[in-house]
Amino acid sequence: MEHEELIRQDLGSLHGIPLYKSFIEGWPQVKAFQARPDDLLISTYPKSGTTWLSEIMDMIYHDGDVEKCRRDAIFNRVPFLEMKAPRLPSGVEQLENTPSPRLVKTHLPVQLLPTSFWDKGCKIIYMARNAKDVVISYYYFYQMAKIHPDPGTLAEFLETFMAGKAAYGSWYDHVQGWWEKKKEKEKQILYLFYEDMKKDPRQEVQKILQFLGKKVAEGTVDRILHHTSFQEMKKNPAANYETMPTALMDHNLSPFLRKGISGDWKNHFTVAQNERFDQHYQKYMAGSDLHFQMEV
Ligand code: A3P
Ligand code: EST
Repeated sequence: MEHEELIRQDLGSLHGIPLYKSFIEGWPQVKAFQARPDDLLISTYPKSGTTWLSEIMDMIYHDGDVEKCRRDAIFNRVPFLEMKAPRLPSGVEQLENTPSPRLVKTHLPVQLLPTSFWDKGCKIIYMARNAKDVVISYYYFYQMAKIHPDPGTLAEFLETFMAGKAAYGSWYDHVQGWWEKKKEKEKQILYLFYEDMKKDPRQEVQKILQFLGKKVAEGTVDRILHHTSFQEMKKNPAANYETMPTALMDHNLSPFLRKGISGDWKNHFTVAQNERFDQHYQKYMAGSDLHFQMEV
């Protein structure tokens, strides 16, 4: 098989964070990455709306020009910083060949972000999504994106997730780590929520524009909202990951743009699983002023 070395491999560990072994091999280049002052970083825990936010940002950067945003697949328009796989250009290589101003995607926990982003004072947009929807979305993603180990049953995957053993480690540490960093770097980090974006995308896009110090016509905002709706993105080959080789991503098992709603966890958790998850959640989020909406 062509991509054998990437299929259903155990995760390795990068400074205590579970991660794909091929990404760990590329770590020295990521650590030494040279950010540019006008880079904009899109940071998320996996399955929190990264692709959605990426498409919105590319549309903003191209003044709502839909055709320009079809120029390439989203994973090439917004390179994935720590991505490394055999025979493919790495995220760092892609970024070196991208003209400024660049959009950069990462799932790294805050303590592992290459220091150059802080040194250069880059703007960062973090998007967080509630843990219950993330774990369900991640469960389907583990199935369809073949680089992941077999997730087992949902009951088993819930344990993996709660123990911080899924790729990129603990969701609890990730969302709180970036939340605490935002308090330090107020003007530089915009912290958004998937649930707010679902509820009132216009308001969230306005927040982004203000953060960027950018003014656009109201009609442009309308075009951005239309083009980045779930229905439009789902049928857009430049946004829906359909162009990835099936050996790496099998959309027949589950599409990358799966449901795009808040509260889907209610269709999956049993009452007992929900109680156990809540108990664990309260323990790990105790004392934090970070709060999530579990449905909208
Ligand atoms: P579901 O699996 O719950 O449907 P990421 O891009 O970080 O991997 O996140 C993927 C999740 O975001 C998926 O969630 C996907 O459907 C959802 N998503 C992608 N585009 C979206 C959009 N335009 N509106 C709402 N949800 C979107
Ligand atoms: C895609 C989106 C995302 O948010 C995370 C990941 C992690 C693993 C990636 C996959 C992806 C896209 C496809 C790959 C895969 C590693 C090898 C494969 O080529 C880049």
